[in-house]
Amino acid sequence: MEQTFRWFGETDTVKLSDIKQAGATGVVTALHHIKNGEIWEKEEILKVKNNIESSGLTWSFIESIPIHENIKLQTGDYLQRIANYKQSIKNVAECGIKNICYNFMPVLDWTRTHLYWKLNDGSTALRFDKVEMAVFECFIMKRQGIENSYTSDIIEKAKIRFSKMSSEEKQRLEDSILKGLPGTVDDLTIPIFKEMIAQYNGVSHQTLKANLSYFLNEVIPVAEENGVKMAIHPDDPPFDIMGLPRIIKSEKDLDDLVGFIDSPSNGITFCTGSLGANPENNLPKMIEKFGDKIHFLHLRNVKREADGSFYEDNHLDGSSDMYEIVKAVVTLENKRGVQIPMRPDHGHQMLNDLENDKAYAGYTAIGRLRGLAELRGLELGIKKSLF
Ligand code: DNO
Repeated sequence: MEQTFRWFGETDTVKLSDIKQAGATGVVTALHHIKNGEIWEKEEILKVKNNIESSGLTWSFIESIPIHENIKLQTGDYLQRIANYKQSIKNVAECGIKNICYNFMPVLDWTRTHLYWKLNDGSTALRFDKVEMAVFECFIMKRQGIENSYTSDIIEKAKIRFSKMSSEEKQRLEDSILKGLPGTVDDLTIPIFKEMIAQYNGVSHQTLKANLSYFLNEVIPVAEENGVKMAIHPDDPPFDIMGLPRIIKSEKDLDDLVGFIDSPSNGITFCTGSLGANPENNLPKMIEKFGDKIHFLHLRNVKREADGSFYEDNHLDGSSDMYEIVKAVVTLENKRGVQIPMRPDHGHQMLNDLENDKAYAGYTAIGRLRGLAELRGLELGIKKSLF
């Protein structure tokens, strides 16, 4: 695997020099200052690329060039936004960057209810708690129709949980969902958020998939012509939230995705954390199956709970068997004769990370360094025993 680390640019408290010391060779980043839907100009791309390269690292993957909501909804100026996207693909290719991650999640990108959930060893982890999500939907944003989204048991538990929450806890929950996560849309307020969700009234899974297919049939030929690989990130969590359709959650969804347009440029970011939160996904089997469609790896491990909640465990613990996953990857790479870019996805806030309150949740230096070191050791052991 090509070892990479995500970097959020100059404002990131984790520096390129830290990434170098972590032993990664590649950087995963985006032009975070460019507004969603605008063209990525070459001048801006080259500034970031030169900065990365002057630190002795390579810009391995763009994560992400985000997709404008109008494209997902096929409304307003979506044709112009698609044209902009094509231009951005051409521009990054001309600057020598050939890998783009993106997602097609409506309104929200990845979502958690806790950003600093205390673990027994004193470190903190990201957590998605089903009951707290129901608290947010039922009692904080007061969404209509939640009885179609949650069982009466969860709604009952949410009622009790809400009645016991302090106002700080309610604020923490709201902020975790609307403001907390790096690499996502801008910070949101409840009224804006409600308006954005309302745009999806009547948009079914089928419609959203058709819109994704349309988008891919437009941009993938441009990517292919320019030698660029596009890699969709699965939905996180891998189920509907807020009544919004989520369409990349399972093996079947990925089958559909690769079927939308047959091209080496139409591929997948295989995120073992997102896909691993769905107990029906057999990850090693899916790695074997999707083979050369897998352009990018996000390795992390979630611990699933019975009601659909989960938290992010150590990279080698959790509900997915990381040994079998890395073995499947190593076998695939050997067959393809390539090294797939991999980043240790998320990490616990631990040791000195705990002092750094400006670091992005999930993206602190030491927690991810631990993940990378464990994965690197696992890969080495597997390789030595196989070949
Ligand atoms: C979470 C990330 C996501 C991901 C985007 C890709 O850690 O993996 O923010 O970057 O969904 O478009």
